[in-house]
Amino acid sequence: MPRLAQTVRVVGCGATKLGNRLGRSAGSLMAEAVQGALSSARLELDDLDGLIAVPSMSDPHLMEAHYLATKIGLLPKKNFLVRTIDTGGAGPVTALLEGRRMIEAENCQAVVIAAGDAVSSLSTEEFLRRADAGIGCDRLPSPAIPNGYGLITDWHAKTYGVTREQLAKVPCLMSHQASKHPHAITRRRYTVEEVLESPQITPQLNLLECARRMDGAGAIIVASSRFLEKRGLLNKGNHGNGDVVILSGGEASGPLSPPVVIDETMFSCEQAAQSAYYEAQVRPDEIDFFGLYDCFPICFLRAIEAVGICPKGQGGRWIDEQYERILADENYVLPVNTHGGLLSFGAPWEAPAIFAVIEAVRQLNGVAGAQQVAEDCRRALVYGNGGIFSSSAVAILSKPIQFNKTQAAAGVASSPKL
Ligand code: MLC
Repeated sequence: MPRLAQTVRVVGCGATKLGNRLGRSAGSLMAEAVQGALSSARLELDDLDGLIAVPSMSDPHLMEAHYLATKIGLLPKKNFLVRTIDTGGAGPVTALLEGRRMIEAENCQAVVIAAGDAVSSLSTEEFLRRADAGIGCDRLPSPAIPNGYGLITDWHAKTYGVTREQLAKVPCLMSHQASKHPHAITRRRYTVEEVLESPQITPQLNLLECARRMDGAGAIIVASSRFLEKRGLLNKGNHGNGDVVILSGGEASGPLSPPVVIDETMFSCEQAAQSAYYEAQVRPDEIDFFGLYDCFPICFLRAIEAVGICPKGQGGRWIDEQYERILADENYVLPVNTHGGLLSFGAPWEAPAIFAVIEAVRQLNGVAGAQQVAEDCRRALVYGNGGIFSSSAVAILSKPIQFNKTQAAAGVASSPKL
């Protein structure tokens, strides 16, 4: 494990309330989330020397990050780096890895990452006009994105035998998780019957199986350990519960959405996850929390197999088992998406993976209360997906790792649990 992995820390997280038709612009939501992240990190605006933003759909700007940085008073400023990242829903995880790179390679000391949107404030017609146009789609009926995922669902069912009921259990799992999270939009646990009876959106998907469009924003601050040490803040981030280390990351690309050919070659989460596992030198069974993209059940199914929660082709069976467990025990904590994911926490367009990162930080800091996945949550993996499987970004986060003198000299790290 490279020693460099210790140098970049997640030190602050902020989020607005999520809601329907909040009547605020995406920029104003992102600005509030940035302020929240700064106060959680005990830093000032002036401490930042980098900003990364993920573009919004409801209030788009050329160069979103420049717009946001100017709006909150960070630009114009000398020696300030600004980047807009567009890898669709993978954006917040790509941004996390880009923030790490800006610290390691561009000498930044503290970079804020912001993502947010106000898509529930758009009418259904306007939302679908923009969403359909966004994937330049003349081959799919509206709603184009759910229909695109629907075709992949068909392919997967034919190829691997996942059933309609197994897929419908995914929102049940996510609503079970969300019902216990203080900030999730979904407050009630769904049954599989309820999901199957909700309005049909495409031949393969019903309403409760679609990412729940929402207004809201999140922000994360990453900082160099040298800067934190200088400021007396090392290991004191995130409300005093300790920093979180970005251990590793991996990214991979699939075809432009919608894909012309649907087969195994179009998926990229496997490659992104493998790169992240390789860099961190950890195995899937050494991850205690997974924050996985679940815009539609098929995305969740692909993800659990890609990150190694269950073997390839066994995702449907794993979902059945988990469903049985939540039926048997209302307090069961599934170590995946303890916030409820896109399906049940809420999904402000390309921003929702930022909530998976924030949840990972909460778990690693041991402050998830009844939803804590393990008393000592050692590592967390987060995955973001862009477009219709067009982009994958995976990051592995951990608590800071202890070095003994010999290991430090050899550049090798160990955690007490390894
Ligand atoms: C919607 N509702 C839900 C829900 N989804 N309730 C529970 N769980 C869910 N998953 C509720 C809403 O809150 C609302 O309640 C009511 O159902 C109607 O929802 P709506 O969204 O206002 O309906 P409508 O405008 O008719 O649109 C339905 C839809 C749309 C399915 C066409 O929601 C949609 O397109 N969703 C998918 C969004 C999407 O494509 N995201 C990107 C995924 S791809 P109430 O009480 O207010 O009436 C991705 C990758 C990337 O993530 O790169 O972006």
